[in-house]
Amino acid sequence: MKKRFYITTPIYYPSAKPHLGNAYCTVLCDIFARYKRLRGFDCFFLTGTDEHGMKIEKNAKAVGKDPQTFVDEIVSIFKKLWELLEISNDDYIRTTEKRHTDVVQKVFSKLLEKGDIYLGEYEGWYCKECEAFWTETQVGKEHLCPDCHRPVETAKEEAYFYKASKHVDEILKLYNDNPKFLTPESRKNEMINTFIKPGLGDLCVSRTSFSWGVPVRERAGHVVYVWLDALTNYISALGYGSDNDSLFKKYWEDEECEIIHVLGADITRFHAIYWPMFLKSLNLRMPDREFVHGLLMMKDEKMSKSKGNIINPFPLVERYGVDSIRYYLAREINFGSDGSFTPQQFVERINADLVNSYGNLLNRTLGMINKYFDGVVPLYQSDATPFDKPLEDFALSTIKMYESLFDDLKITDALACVNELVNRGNKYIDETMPWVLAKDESKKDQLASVMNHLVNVIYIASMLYKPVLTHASDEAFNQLNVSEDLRTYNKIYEFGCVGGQKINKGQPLFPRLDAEEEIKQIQIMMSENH
Ligand code: ME8
Repeated sequence: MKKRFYITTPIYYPSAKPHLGNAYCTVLCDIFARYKRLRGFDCFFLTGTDEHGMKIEKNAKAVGKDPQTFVDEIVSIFKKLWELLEISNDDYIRTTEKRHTDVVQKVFSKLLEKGDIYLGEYEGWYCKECEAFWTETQVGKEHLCPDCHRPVETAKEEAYFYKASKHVDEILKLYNDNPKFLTPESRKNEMINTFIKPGLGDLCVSRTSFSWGVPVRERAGHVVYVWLDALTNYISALGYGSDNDSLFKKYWEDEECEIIHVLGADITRFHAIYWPMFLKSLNLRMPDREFVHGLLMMKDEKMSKSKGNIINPFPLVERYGVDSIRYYLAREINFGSDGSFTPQQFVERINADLVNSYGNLLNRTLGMINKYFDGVVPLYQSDATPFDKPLEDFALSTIKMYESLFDDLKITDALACVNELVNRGNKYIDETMPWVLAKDESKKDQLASVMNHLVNVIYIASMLYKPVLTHASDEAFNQLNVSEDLRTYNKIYEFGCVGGQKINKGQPLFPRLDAEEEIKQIQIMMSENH
C-alpha cells in the first residue's frame, strides 16, 4: 500500500450552475479522501473548474457579460455548493488563474519543441456543443455527434496537432501492464474498440475560431484547445513547472503517492488516451488509477446542463441535510455504474438505512441503557451470551471487508457492508431479547454484555460511516459519549473498547421522512428547474 494519495475530480465547466451530477463525482471523491485521512494517510484532494472554450464564450455573450465575469459568478456558486456539501478539497484550481495558464503555455512549448505537436490544417466533422472533432466513422451516415447526438458540421481551420498516432502502442502497453489503470474493465475495451482500433487520428490542440482560451505564444491568433488546457490542471495545481513545485514533487513525482483520477464516462477517452500521451511526451509519470464512475440519469437521459434536465442540489441539501444527500449518492448509485435519481428511491433509501436501521439501532440501544443501567454503558465481557462471539467476529470481518473494498474504490459496496453490520446489530437484539433478560436478575450479566456489544457495534459502524456522514457519526459518538481517545480509527479493531461511560441520549439521528409528502416536495424541486 502506498503511503500518500492524490485524488482529483474532473474540472467542471462553469457554463451553467452545478447540478446533482457534478455534485455526485465531487462527493464520492470527498468520501474517498476522508476515508484515507481517517485511516491516517496523507491525501491531497483537488477539484476545480474548466473555464475556457467556445461554449463559455457563447454563454457569456448570450447574457451580455464578458467571459471572466460570467465564470467568476458561476464559480462562486460551485464553491458555495462544495461548502454546503462539506467537501474537504485541499485546493481549487481555475483554468483562468495565472498559475495554470503559465503551465499550459510551457507544456505547449515543450510538446512543440519535442516535435510532438505540428502545425497543420484541420478539416473534419465538428460538434459545436461538445467542442470536439470527430472522424467519419464516428459520426456515421447520419452525421451525428457520438456523444450528444446533435448534428455535426464540417469545419476547417489552421490548427496545431498532437501526434497521437505515434503513441498508441504505449497506451496499449500501459493498459496491459497495469490492469487497474482504467476501471471498470469495460471502459478499457471501449477505449480499444471504439477509439484505438478504428485508427486514432492526431488530436487538434489549438483553435483560431474563438479567443477565450490560453494564447499559444508561438503563433498569434491561436488559443490552446480546451482539452490540453483542461487536463493540465492535474499538474498545474501542484506547481509543476513553477518555482514552487514542492507539492508536485510530493504528490506526483514521488512513487509513494498513488494518483487517482475520478471521472465521468463521457470524458474517458481524453483521460485514458490523450492524458497519458501528454504525460509521456513530458516525461512524467502516469497516474495509477483512472476510475470511471457512471452517470446520474433522469428518465434514462443523462442529467446535463445542456439538456436542462437537472436537479438543483441546493434545495435538496437544505431540506434533507448534507448527510442524507452524501449518503444517498454514495449508497444508492453503484460507483462505476449509471444510476437514476428518483424521489421515491431517495426517500426509501434514507428511511430504510439511516432512519430504520442505523438511527433506530442507536435510539433503541440508548433507551435500553437508560432503562436498565441508569444510562451507564456496561463494561465489555466475553461470551456472556452465545450470540456475542459471532457478533464480534462479524464486526471485525466487516472492518476488513470495508477496507479492502474502499481501497479499491468500491465505495458503494463498502457502505453496504456497514449497513449489514447495523442490520446484524438489530438482529442481535431480536436474538438476545434484552426485555426478557431484564426480567430475570440472574441474567443481569448477560443483559450488560448485550448492551456493551450493541454500543460497540454502533461505535464501529459510526466510525466506518464517518467519511460519508460528516454529522451523524459524530452525533452518535456524542450520544454514546465516546471519549476523545477512542475517536480514532485504529481503536475500532479492539472490540469492546467502549464502555463504562454515561450516555447522553439525544434526538434521533435522522427524522423519518413521510414518503408521500417528501416525494411531492422533491417533485416540486425538480419541476422548478425546467
Ligand atoms: O466534461 N451524472 O466538464 P463537465 C454524473 N470540463 N456525473 C456527471 C453528470 C451526470 N449526469 N454530469 C456531469 C467536462 N457529471 C470537462 C472536464 S477534466 C480535465 C475536464 C460529472 O462540467 C462527471 O464526473 O461537463 C463528468 O465527467 C464531469 O461532471 C464533467 O462535467
